[in-house]
Amino acid sequence: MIKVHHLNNSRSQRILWLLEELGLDYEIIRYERDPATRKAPAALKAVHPLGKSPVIDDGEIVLAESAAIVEYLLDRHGKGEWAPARAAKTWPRYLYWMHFAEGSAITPLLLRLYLKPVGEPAARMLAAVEVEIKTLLDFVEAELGDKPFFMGDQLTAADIQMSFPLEAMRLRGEQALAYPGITAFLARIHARPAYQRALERGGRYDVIR
Ligand SMILES: N[C@@H](CCC(=O)N[C@@H](CS)C(=O)NCC(=O)O)C(=O)O
Repeated sequence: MIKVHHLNNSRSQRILWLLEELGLDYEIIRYERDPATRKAPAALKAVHPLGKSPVIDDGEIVLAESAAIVEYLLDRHGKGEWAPARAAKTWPRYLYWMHFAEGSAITPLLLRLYLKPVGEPAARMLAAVEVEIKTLLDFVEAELGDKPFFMGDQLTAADIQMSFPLEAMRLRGEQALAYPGITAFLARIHARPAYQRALERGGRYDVIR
């Protein structure tokens, strides 16, 4: 059975969601963040040298990195249903969003996370990061438009990859109103029974509260 090394409040929630959508059996091995530093416990380093989550162990291999895990699981269990065919004209767009999530969307969010506690000395850099985040959100909003999902009517793994950075943006109140496409996308995925089951199994996931 697939084991998921799952850190609370983290990207590995995405993997639980995919496993639920695929209807696979899996076991969760839980790790709790240090409440002060938010870092993963050292025990995760015994699973993978970087000590980050998600990591899966399916008996044959131990694999880290969300997008790699998603692709691996789809290759073995996806039945061709979670991505356009490689020969399809739409495949490059799918590929783009699969990589955009960790390659571009997360970067300014991490910068904000690290710069905020610095306070005044980092104020100018933080302002630049906020501009970057707005540019990114405007772009995603325009790309989503009124489509239900990133690839149109059908949920694909690109939506699963994009869920975490968009959740981590924590759009609330006026900001949520300014991005109706993203807000509706998040509401749509959060309403899915598989997403709900993954939440129940994964435990507390503050980014969507
Ligand atoms: N690009 C990697 C990022 C992995 C990552 O940074 N995971 C975070 C959880 S959201 C983590 O384990 N943080 C704890 C730590 O750095 O100690 C992926 O998508 O899997």
